[in-house]
Amino acid sequence: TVTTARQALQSIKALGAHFKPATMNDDLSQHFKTALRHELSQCPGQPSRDSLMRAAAGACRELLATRWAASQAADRERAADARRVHYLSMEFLMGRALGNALAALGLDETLRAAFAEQGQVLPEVLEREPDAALGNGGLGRLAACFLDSFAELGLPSFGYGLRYQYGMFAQGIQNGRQVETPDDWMALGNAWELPRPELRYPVGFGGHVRVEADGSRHWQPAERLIAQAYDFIVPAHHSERVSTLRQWQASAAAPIDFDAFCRGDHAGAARHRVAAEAINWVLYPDDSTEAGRELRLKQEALLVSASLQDLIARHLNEGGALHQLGRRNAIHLNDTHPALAPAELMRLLLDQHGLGWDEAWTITRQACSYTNHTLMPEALEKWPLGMLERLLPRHLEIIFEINQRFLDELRQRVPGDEALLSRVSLIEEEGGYGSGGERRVRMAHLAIVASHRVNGVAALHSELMVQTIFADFARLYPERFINVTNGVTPRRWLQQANPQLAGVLDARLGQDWRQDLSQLQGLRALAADAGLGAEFGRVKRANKQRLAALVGRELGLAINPDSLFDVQIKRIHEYKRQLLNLLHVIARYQAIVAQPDADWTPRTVLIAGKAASAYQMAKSVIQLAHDVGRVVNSDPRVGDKLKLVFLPNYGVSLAESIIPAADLSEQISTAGTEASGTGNMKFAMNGALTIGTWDGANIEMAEAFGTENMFTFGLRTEAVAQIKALGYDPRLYVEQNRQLQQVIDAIANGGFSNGDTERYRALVDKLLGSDPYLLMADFADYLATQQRVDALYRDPAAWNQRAILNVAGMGWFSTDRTIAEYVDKVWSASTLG
Ligand code: T68
Repeated sequence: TVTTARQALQSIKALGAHFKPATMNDDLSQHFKTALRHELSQCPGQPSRDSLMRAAAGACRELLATRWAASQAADRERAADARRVHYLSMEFLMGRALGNALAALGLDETLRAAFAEQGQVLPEVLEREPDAALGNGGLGRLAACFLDSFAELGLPSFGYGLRYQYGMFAQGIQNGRQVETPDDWMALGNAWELPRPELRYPVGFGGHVRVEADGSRHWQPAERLIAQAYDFIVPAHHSERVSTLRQWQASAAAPIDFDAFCRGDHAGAARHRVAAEAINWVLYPDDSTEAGRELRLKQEALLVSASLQDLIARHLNEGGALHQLGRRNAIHLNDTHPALAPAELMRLLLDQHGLGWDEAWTITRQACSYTNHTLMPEALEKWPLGMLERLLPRHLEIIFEINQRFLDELRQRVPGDEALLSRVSLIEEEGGYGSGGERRVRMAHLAIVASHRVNGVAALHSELMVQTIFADFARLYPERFINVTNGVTPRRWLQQANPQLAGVLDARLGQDWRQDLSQLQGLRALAADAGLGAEFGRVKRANKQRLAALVGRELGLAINPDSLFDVQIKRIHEYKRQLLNLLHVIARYQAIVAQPDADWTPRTVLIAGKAASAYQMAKSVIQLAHDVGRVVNSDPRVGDKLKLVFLPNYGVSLAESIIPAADLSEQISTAGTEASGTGNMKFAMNGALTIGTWDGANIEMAEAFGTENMFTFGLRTEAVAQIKALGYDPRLYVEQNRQLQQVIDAIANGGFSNGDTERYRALVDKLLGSDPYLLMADFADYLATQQRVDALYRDPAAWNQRAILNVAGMGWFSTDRTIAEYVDKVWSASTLG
């Protein structure tokens, strides 16, 4: 009998009702005192904030370890009928953990008092914790929000990732340009991780495949590593459940070459070790070089192999039979980065556990599911055959076999359609079949063929996914493709980031919105309540004041908390159109200079985000932001009417400070390009209004709280496609719009680069030449819409009313809802019985 994850979730939620909130003040104080004694034995005297932070984290970790054991025991007992979810992701963008742990354990006040005894205040101690920035952007942060909801919902689960020594690079700014430095986040240790020395699995690379007399095949890797587990525990806020992020660390199977060492060749003796540990060195911010790509492939293989061996070992330990593996275990692929998983699972089942192909394949497809996060063809992973052959020869054989069986089945179903076969094949040949071009494995095709469900991350994205990049597959297997719209965790993004707004919600709605965010809809009836509007205004003003102080501290720049805070924070990418934002700033600047005495609505434009280190156009946008900021911010004719601020080193913690202080959220990607967005949700939840295109989850947000409560503008997806099909000419838009002409001229003529006409030549040429993201076409509507924003901002009561309606409509965008949908539609489902 197969009990679904959905039923399991329901019974677990019922069980959750019996969990008591934490009553462990004494335990915590005890652990904290012991940990602090250890800290002080190193540096006697008054403890530093760092010591207090580490002692507190260590104390929480001890409490969480107890909860972990209980959660695991409960899951083990239910193993036969509660399917476990294994969420494989190369990225988990966790941010800080201490504030969240204290809130979850209900122990903030205990520690506040303990710190006070040492003459320190809680927020300043919390700020000493470095962000765990083990992700690039939305995809990694989504995975972190999912772990929070896994714990909150009590879902039997493991998140699986890599233990990166260096996370997302730290962004510095020198002379207005981005400079990258390593993010040495574990320099002072990591108080949160629990090493699991007993959980070690072999992982191989290279070598060859040996064919036995009986025809069975065995891989003889040339390089052998050991993957060891380190656990990071994520607490629920309303039960004693926890979820686990298990991160893998590679080391050499044979630590040093002792002969070489004795010869005095120390570098040679350590070569294996260095090569093995290099796999964990850095999170990839891009993969522009060949050597870089090879290391990335090794990272992906390490994640997949160690995680699946761990899963199988657990399943067998719990008494599960191999044939039940797919029914009892879900394996989720967060994008294609872990898409070697089906090949590795097949290898383990065939070569190590002796199953036949058909049985192994049934198990694989029962277990696997895949989320796509982008439609951009250039972002779809494809691994060269040569590289796979060299590093993972057995996996490549298996991929060939999967492909052959898949194509054979298609030949039966759709005879004579060779073009279809070459489009859907797992193997791509550059320049078309038979052309002799480089052959590569299309990882997305492997993920689709091996999965029982494939989902996009917002309604529009899921629709476009089946109409464009996966159209052939969607025709072949329509039941496989679904949508699961993203969400965010309200614990971090509302309760923790915005305690004052949380207080207002508590007073009006009670406290249950933390667990059931749909309760926010209770605000709808109160939207016209002038008292509530004023409370929203006061909270926003206080948050803006704090952000203004931060900007003053970090950049030495004074910004006015009474100006409209207009915010765009996200990775810098052409499709996200930070450049369109800058064009608006320049246009506004020119208009202010032309008419300084007009009735301007003061505005502070804040931008933050990192550019991939090899992405020149994105780096140029960062430089332009600094150049424009320098000119605008120092022009005495402008004063408070306009400021442009670029906040360096954007990350989770900075987002927690910025988002609650935003009046206006910029979500201005070209329609059809942003898969979902999740920052958009965080802003709206915190009472910012959105200026946005009809793209990604903006659409569902507008529908949830009323299109009239969002400032939408710009061409929609169909119009974008139409214009492109007709032959888009950006110059026509520039010629017809004097304001746009002046903006472009100012950039091109060196107006922001001290007369240097070279600096932005490539950028301007692209805008006037191809403008693939249609900035020129959307410019006029964007500016007109910004004027509507100004007008509404001048009426605080009307503005606050809309802010309330925004928050009221955001109840659906919790990852608790997202995860419930995954459980229902993906992890409980198996078309294979
Ligand atoms: C984002 N993708 C989407 N990718 O852009 C965003 N890519 O619309 C969506 O809301 C979010 O995923 C969550 O679904 C990413 O963040 C990456 O970070 C990435 C990293 C490595 C390789 C490719």
